[in-house]
Amino acid sequence: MKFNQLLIVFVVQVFLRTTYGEPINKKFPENFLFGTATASYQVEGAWITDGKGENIWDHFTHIHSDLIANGDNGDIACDSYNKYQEDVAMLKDLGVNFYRFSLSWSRILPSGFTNQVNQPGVDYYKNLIAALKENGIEPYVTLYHWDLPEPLQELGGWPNPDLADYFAEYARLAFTLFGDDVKNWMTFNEAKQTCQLGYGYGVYAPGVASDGIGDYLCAHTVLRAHAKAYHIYDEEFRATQNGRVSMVVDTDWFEPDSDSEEDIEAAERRIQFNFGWYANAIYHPDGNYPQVMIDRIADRSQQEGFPRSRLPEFTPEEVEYIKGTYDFFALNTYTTSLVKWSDDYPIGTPSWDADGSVTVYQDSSWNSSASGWLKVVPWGTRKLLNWIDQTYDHPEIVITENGYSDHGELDDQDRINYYSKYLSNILQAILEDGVNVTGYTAWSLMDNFEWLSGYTEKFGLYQVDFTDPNRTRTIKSSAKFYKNVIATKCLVDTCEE
Ligand code: GBH
Repeated sequence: MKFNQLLIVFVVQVFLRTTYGEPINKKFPENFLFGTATASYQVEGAWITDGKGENIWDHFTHIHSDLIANGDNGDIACDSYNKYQEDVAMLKDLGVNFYRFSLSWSRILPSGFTNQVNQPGVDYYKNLIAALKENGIEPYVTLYHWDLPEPLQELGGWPNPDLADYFAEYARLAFTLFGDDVKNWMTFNEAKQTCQLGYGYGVYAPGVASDGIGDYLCAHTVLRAHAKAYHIYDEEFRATQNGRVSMVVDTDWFEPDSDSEEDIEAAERRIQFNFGWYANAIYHPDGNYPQVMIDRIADRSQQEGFPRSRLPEFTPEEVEYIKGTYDFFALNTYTTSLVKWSDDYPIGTPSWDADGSVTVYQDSSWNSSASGWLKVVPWGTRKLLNWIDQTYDHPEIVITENGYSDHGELDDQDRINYYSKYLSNILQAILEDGVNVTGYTAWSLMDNFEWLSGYTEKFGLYQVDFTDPNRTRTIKSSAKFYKNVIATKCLVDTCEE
């Protein structure tokens, strides 16, 4: 190589190292909060114990075991229903400020309706919450992490608009039962996955394939349900309980494939279809669905021969009612994708992908994980945080999930690498870009039931032995790393004071 070629290689390497390499040696702000998360169906087990009712994931995994890796299910999972005290001991050892977990609706309300409350289910959560508080750990509670009571699915599930009221009644009950101790509520986890995978592509429970129709109807109900729960909190609980309520929205960062105007427009359209679909109505100062969705879906619906848009419309009153129903911006994010301009897909069978009409892929050189969709792209998260900051008017952001999958090794250096690089980029967004991120949640506290992947992809800071009836938990290297980050607020050996 010639000298100038060597020089270029050197400069590029220094650039890459400083931009994406070593974590920065600054401290997280004093009041920054660290936590970790799980979800009811993924950890609790005890699927039919003590009066719990059946939910759509119980039903789906039992009927369609062929669709889940190794035919597995969450019947026992991590057995956290029986082992929550051990879970709290792990959280205590990690030194987290908060633990994000979800309530199993069917454990509290076996039929889904509030006419019959299952006391052992209520006691389970009361005990868990009490144990957390005794150990100085704040409970962050999600009301719905994908496990709809089966009787509500029999009424059509989320595409049925009446579910908004049933959800609101369940939310009111949860605020009543637990709200003296729970100050941070999330209504829905990743409604996009509930709606698109559950009622659009039909690959997750309940397995309804209605792409470009059922997914939009579902989202419409979920957004109304969230807003009802938020207003109930506002009107009936906020004055006495003084907590916060939000909805968790998830997305990749979408990076334009090139700096052409077309690719930039395509990437923006993709994030609006993926994220704005849920975030805009709640978090954007104008509310409603993103205009690009309203316009494109109306246009394509008409060309397809529908009498009206497949995207339901909010009335002006509904737009106002849903707008601003948050107390912090709750974000789940794991990875990044690249977006290329595409000609509009031909008119034919309706679908969400055709409505967006862009080409999305990931760079094969990016580091991988045990999950096909999860590539390690730390800089993408910094860009996403900046985009949210600008698009939604500088909200307070809490990252409610972020994490990495492997095959379960105890000395999980790849997970440590993921966390340190992602946290470094998040810290840069805070310190260098002025984005108001106030909390971070590692997914997950322990290995658990990873939906269609069963127990083959592990996200835990603690290992769980699923072959052992005791479901023994063992600490991983990443837990020790995270514990140190929480204790020092620093990602390297010594941080600048
Ligand atoms: C989160 O979803 C969930 O909230 C959590 O329950 C889950 O355990 C965690 O991530 C890790 O996956 O099967 O190829 O169609 C993150 C977003 C959306 C990523 C669904 C995986 C399915 C890909 N997820 N997606 S595929």
